[in-house]
Amino acid sequence: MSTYVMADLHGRYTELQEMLKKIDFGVEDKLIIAGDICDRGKENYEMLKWMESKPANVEFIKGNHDEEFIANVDLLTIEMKKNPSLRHCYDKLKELDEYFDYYGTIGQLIDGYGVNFKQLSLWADIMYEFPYLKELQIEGKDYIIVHAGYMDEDSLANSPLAKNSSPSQLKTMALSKEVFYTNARDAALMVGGKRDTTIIAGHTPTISNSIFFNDGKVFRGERPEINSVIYNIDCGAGFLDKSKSANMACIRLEDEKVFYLR
Ligand SMILES: [Mn+2]
Repeated sequence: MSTYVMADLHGRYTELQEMLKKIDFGVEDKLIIAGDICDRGKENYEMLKWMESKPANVEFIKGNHDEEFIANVDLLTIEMKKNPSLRHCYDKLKELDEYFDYYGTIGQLIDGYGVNFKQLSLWADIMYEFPYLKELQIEGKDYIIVHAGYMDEDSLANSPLAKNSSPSQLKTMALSKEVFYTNARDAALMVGGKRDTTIIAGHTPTISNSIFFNDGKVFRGERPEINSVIYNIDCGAGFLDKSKSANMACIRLEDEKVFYLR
């Protein structure tokens, strides 16, 4: 039995299935999806149907794109109370706010797949229940699986940032934990982490210009002050058709071996 983690699937359903074949994913194994199942890729419908089917041995963690999906459906819910036409409400929201359904996923679901409001609401309700993180122990090692990054008072207080911040400033920063879990970028390594724990996160593709750049390979960083290791496993699956170095990765926690799609 093995425990695998993937993140940032971004509508790449076919590639996800290829990866499951590659790792020979079986009934005894467990897979944790660390957020962002939709947007960017074309197979959002297939991905959402897969999520809805509650695949055995698969757990989902909340990412910022999952939160955006929920927020978009919330907006539609409000509009639908005034006018029951999904098409009308969608177009109205799109006209009011260019960031509504920014990636066009909901539009694609409605136009290309005839998805109705009930179906959208059901998917949003399922995503709403995703936890922000999962803590687990494998072979005596502590892990936290989270979409973008993990931080706590200890990881902040022992960061270089703490030298220039008062205790009350640090306390205020620690209040925005949920935002950090789903949206942290470079801060995930600079002030994030957890003492004596390995963090597995995604969110910032390792093909983009950031602290995590690793040319489409998994990035591994350390916070020695708190004995924390941070993996970024988002190798840019959302950009598979745009970037040659983009990849899809899957890490097996028992030996921290990484599998790549290509
Ligand atoms: Mn993300």
